[in-house]
Amino acid sequence: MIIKSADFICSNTQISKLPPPTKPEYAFIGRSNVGKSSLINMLTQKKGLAKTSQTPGKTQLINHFYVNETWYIVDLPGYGYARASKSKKADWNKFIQTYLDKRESLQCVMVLIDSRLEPQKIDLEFCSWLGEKGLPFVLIFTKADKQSSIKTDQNIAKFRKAILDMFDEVPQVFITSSDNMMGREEVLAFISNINQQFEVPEYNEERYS
Ligand SMILES: Nc1nc2c(ncn2[C@@H]2O[C@H](COP(=O)(O)OP(=O)(O)OP(=O)(O)O)[C@@H](O)[C@H]2O)c(=O)[nH]1
Ligand SMILES: [Mg+2]
Repeated sequence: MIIKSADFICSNTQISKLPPPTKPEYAFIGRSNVGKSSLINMLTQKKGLAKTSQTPGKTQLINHFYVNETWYIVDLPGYGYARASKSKKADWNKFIQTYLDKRESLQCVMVLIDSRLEPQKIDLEFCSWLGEKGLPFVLIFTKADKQSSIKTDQNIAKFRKAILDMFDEVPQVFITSSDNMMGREEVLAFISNINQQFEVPEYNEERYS
C-alpha cells in the first residue's frame, strides 16, 4: 500500500463523538511505552503524526487518523501505566473496553508487544479478553532493532506457547521496528487486504449524534 495521506482527525473520550463507523478501522493497543505512536508514524511515514514520548502514558485519548481517505488508524492509551491512579486506570479500561467491544467498523485489534520481553501477564490477559469477546486481533512485536533476531524469535516462541495454552490457534504475528521500518510492508498489506473486503456495517446513527 502506498500512503498518500495521513491526517489527524480527532481525540476523544466519548464514543458519541467518534467519526461515524463507515470506514474500516484498526486499533493499536499495548502496554504503555510499547511503541504504538512510533509504529503509527512509521506506517504512515509521517513523523509527529502520533505523539511519541519517553514518558509512559503519553496517549490518553482515542486518537483517530485518516489514511488515504479510506481507513482509520486508532491510537489508544497504553494499558498498565503504573503511575496512573487506580480510579483513572479503571476509567480508561472501561472506556477502551466499550470502544473495542462496540465499535461497528473495527476490523482488527493490533496488539503491540515489546519483542525484548518474556511474555507479560498483562498482555496475555488482554489477549484472553479479546478472545472471550470474539474480537479479531493480531500480534505486532515492536522494537525488534533493539536486540538480535534470535532473541526476538525466542520471545515470540514463548508468547506463542502461552497463547496456545489459552486458544487453539495463534493469531497472525508481525515483527516490526519503527527505527528501521521492519515489518512495514507486511502490516500495510494485511490492512489493505481487509480494506478491500470492507462493507459499511449497520449502525445506530443516534450513537454518533
Ligand atoms: N529503538 C526503538 N525505539 C522505539 C521503537 N518504537 C518506539 N521506540 C521508543 O520507545 C519510546 C515509546 O514510544 P511511543 O511510540 O511513544 O510509545 P507508546 O506505546 O505510544 O506510549 P504511550 O502513548 O505512552 O502508551 C520512545 O522513546 C520511542 O522512541 C522501535 O521500534 N525501536
Ligand atoms: Mg502513544
